[in-house]
This record gives sequence, structure tokens and C-alpha cells, in this order.
Amino acid sequence: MFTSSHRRFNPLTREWVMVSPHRAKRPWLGQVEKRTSDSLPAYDPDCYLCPGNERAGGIKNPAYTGTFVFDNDFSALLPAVPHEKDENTHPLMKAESESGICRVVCFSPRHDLTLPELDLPVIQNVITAWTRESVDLAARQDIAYVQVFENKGAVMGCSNPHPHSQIWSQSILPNEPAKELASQTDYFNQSQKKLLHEYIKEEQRQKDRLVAVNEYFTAVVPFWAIWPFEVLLVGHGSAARLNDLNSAEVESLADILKRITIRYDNLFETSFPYSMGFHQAPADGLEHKEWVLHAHFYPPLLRSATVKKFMVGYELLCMPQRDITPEVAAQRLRELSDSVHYRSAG
Ligand code: H2U
Ligand code: ZN
Repeated sequence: MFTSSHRRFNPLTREWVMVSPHRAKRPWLGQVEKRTSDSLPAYDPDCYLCPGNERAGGIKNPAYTGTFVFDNDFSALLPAVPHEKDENTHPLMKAESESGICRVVCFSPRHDLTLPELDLPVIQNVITAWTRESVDLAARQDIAYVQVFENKGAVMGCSNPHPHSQIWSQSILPNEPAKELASQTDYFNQSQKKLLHEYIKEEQRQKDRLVAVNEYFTAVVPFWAIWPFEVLLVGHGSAARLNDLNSAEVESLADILKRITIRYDNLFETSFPYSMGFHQAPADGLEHKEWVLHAHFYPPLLRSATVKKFMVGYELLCMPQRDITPEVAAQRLRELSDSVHYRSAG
């Protein structure tokens, strides 16, 4: 593997990333993030996601005991947008009406338990909720794509520590899944093989970027990772969407989500922030033989619980750049326990 500057290709997005392995030792005098408090109460009377509490607009949450799903009170996309005519007729200034539905999925009534600390059956319930909501939204005529995601931690702009995820669904295929549809379709048409399955087979052979593997899923720091501890989680089976998973695969998914997130928390002994989300095949009712259900984890931390990677100057103006290699990042994650969370280890 390269020891000096090089670039790597992401076959899913067909974009390049710059890798500078020699740069990880540079001194840091820059911004230091606030360490998040490690002790939250099981119930917070001021939390708008806790059971029985009031949300914005005065709606009261039920005294829920499992997962809890509601339509986002401040949805970025609205279901019935009037079809506005664009007054701007210049071809360089295109705009279109866009509609959709946004929901919030609370993992459990517990204000203090994030994915790595939830019991496996509870994580399975979360997967079931994501699946049920995805099916419900995808069945609508006006929905072309369903994005399940979790923004975790204040550095990721998460507004509330109560463990929750979001689902945004809309009438067009957004940019990132559109790139992945094009690349996976081309690969499948040329080889009759699935791009992500071929990729994961090779990662299992090479082994140096593996983070966690179980019967039905493999997690790697991808060869083309942008974020320092980025993870790509890929299903082994034929599932293109969450509702294609059988019950054994759902159990396996819960298991690997827990393993990945325990390793993440153990890395800097902090509740590890990230944006994660599932890329499911478009909600067009077609089979999508080219598509493999997968999830991306994009965590911002670089050196410690308080020093993050900034995507700024060169990254904004040219292309993404990383310092530690994906191989080093994967090795550091592999060296940590994936069964004992640092908080329970005392
Ligand atoms: P984040 O913390 O991941 O940003 O998500 C919280 C979401 O909850 C956010 O999208 C919604 C916000 O719009 N929300 C409600 O729907 N009702 C509320 O009373 C507060 C926040
Ligand atoms: Zn809460």
C-alpha cells in the first residue's frame, strides 16, 4: 500500500479522494470540540422526545414503551406542495417544486441509551420500525426515495441527545443515491454481478479494512473512505431494501450495528458522533437486481473525542482529502472490544 500521497477512486460515486498518510503527525492548535456529558438521565422532563412530554406546537407524546414514530413537526419537505411555476425562465436558473414526508423515529423511551447500549431485541425493534415506515412511505405514488438516517451528537448538528433517527422521503431520487444507482446499474449490466458484493468479497480476502463481520453483514472502512473512521456496512444477501431482509438477517443487522457502534464509542471513550444512513433501492416498485442494501457511517472525529476532521479549504475547492489511511483506521477499530462498551467496563 502507498506510504506517500496518492488518490483513490470511489466506484459508487465515481469520485476521487486524496490520501496523505504522511500528514497524520502534524501538530494541532485548532478548534477543540466540547466533550459531551457522559451521564444523561433515563428520563428528561425537558426533552421533547421523552414519553409523555410535550413537543413544539403542543402535541403530547404518548407514554410509549418501544419505538415511537411521528411526522416531523418541522418537516423539510411537505406532502402537498402546490405546483409553483418557476418565474425564472433562464436555463442557468432551474428550480422545481419538491414534495415529501419527514418522520422522526425514537429508538426507545430511554433518554440515555444510544445504539451501542441498547439490547439486541430493542435494536431489532428499531430496524423493524425503519422497515415499516420505509414500506409505508415507498407505497405512496408521490414518493421516489426513502432515506433512513441518524444524526448523532452535537458536532453533527443533532438537536437532542434522546436517541432517535429520521426518515426523509421525497418525489425525486436525491444526488447521492442517484450516483449509486448509475454506478451499480452500469456494473451489473456489464458483468451480471453486483458491484458491492464483488467489492465485499475482495475486502474479505484482503482483510486489512475489515471492522466487523457476521453471518449476513460485513463492515469495512472502505478503500475510498473520506472521513477518518468512515464505515461502509454491506448486506451479503439479495436484499435491496430493508423489507427484503428475513428475520435472521434482521438479527444479524442488529448485532453488527451494535458491534460497530461499541467499537466507535470505545475508540475515544466518548459517545461517538456520526451521520449514518441506509441506502435502499429507489422506491419505484422495481426489483433493482443491481442494488445491494448498505449503510454509510460518516463520523467527524479524527484524533480524539474533541478534535474533528474539517472538510474545508482544499476539500471544498478541490476534492476530499484524508490523513490516516483507511487501513490504519480499520486496524485501530479492530483492536477495540466490540462486545464490552467502555461505560459498562467501568
Ligand atoms: P435532529 O436532532 O437529528 O436534528 O432531529 C430532531 C428532529 O426533531 C428535527 O428534525 C424535529 C426537528 O424538526 N422536532 C419535531 O418534530 N418536534 C419538536 O417538538 C422538536 C424537534
Ligand atoms: Zn428524552
